[in-house]
Amino acid sequence: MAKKVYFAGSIRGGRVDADLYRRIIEYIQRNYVVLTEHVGKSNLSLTEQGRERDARIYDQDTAWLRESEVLIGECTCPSLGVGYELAYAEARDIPCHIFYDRSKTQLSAMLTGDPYFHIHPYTTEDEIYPILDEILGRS
Ligand code: 6IA
Repeated sequence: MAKKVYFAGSIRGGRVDADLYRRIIEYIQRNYVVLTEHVGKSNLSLTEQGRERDARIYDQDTAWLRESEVLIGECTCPSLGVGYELAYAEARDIPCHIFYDRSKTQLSAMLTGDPYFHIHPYTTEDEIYPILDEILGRS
């Protein structure tokens, strides 16, 4: 069975990198299953939907996280939700790989300071894909 990947990227934190998320998701989907394909969609509704609707999002996303074998996070655009997902995954021993563009942002010390996380700074997008091959090719 193909490896299940949880891709995490900013939604309400800002959609400036949405196209990048879509390209990363499409790349991973060539060989693996991405449980969170919607993170790369261009027409996401960003408005708050009320606690009940958001509770369904939370329940679904945390269920997918528990099911996933690895979390890949693109963290150039800071997102409270992605930070939460990283801590949730760490608490359940799910390997976490964090990518960020070092020319655009400095990652939170709460991520770079936590030795649990595998951190991959990059300066051009094409650096991301061989690293993904290496991470996901591991059994
Ligand atoms: O705080 P943020 O919104 O930036 O958090 C982004 C992260 O939380 C992503 O990695 C997602 O996995 C998760 N997340 C946040 N909002 C949603 C969401 N909203 N749907 C699914 N996952 C979400 C509704 C959009 C929907 C109508 C497709």
